[in-house]
Amino acid sequence: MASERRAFDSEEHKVPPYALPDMLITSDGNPADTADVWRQERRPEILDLFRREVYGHPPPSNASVGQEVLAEEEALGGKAVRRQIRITMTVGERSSAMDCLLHVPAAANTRGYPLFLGLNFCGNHTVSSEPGIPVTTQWVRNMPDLGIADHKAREENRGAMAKRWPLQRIIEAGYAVATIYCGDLAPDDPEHWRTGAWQLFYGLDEERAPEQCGTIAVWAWGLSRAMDVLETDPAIDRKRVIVIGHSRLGKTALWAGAQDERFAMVVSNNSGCGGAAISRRRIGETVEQINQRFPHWFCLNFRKYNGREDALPLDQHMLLGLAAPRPLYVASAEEDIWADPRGEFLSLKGAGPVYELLGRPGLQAEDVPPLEQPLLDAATGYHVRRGRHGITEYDWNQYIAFADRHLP
Ligand code: GTR
Repeated sequence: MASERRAFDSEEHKVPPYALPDMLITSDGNPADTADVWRQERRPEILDLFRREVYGHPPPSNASVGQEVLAEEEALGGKAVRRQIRITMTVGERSSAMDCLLHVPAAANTRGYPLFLGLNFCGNHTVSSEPGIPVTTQWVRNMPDLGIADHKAREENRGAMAKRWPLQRIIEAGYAVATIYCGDLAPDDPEHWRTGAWQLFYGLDEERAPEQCGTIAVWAWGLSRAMDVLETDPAIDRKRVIVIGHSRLGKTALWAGAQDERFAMVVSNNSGCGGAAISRRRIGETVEQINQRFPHWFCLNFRKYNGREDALPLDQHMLLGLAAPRPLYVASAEEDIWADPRGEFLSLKGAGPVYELLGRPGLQAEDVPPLEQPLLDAATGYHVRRGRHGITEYDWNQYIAFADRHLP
């Protein structure tokens, strides 16, 4: 696997002409022009297309899910209660576990708090600098910036990702926040990814069938298993659970939100290719590049479209349409050309007709709005922030403002 990004085209005038598949025409060529036809026919069809051609079929749903509270203590100077919950998925004799780090505002609330739920890249201990969150013992990606070179997380990495998770701000805004290390479900590596939840269902050395899941599907499945547990928690308002993710985990949040309508709102932060961005634009990261660099993320069928994006029976605006009519927020960063900010915006715009059909107007803006002028009014929110690929407090502030407005 090439570890370097290949040179890419960031010039808009080089986007080839393309036509997006019509989300509101069924595979038989009939219009899906009522909410009923959308729900009964076209939506399931599109879900199936993404399963077959992009992410793979999710693991079966026959795992039993258990939980054990490992620790419950005061956090963030008394503003939050922090709970660490081990969630165990069991199929027959096999089981696999993931540790959920949950912060809930400390003040009593009988209705339960709305919750942001998302996976993290390097372990729960990197999300907060407070002690008491164990360093993950799972395989982690090497990250030179964090001094991780041997796939082992360390005490020194505690809080290294805290900027991506402004817990204090989220809690003060009246939201609970839960995160799980994605590697608990599937290590992010082409050699090791099968050592997680995959093994519950399939053999470790089993070759994947063309439509079988890759890591994004396993991660998304894990988010739903976390939801199984969190929706029973009296501290959480199960009707207001927001699934969120950055980059590869933003692709995951979109896919989880598409399949599991218990998620009341969906947030994609800089998710790019295979996430929010239109594949047919072939600008920034392309289908071929992503399949080559990350052969474990998508199903094998997705490789059929390497360099052949026009042959795809779908495009990513249809993934966004699967969130409808729930509030959906897509965010880009100005310098994140690799994720194709304009492609993310156009994709969200392309999901508009489904929102309209279901009675919730989509984006009104014709073009990408000016920097840091978020569009928060419609059920589909969008902003492009200054700076690079990442998730910042600015981004979170918009997600909170959008949730305040659309999930009252
Ligand atoms: C990049 C990848 C993107 C995006 C990003 C990330 O290397 O090309 O698709 O997912 O990683 O997850 O940070």
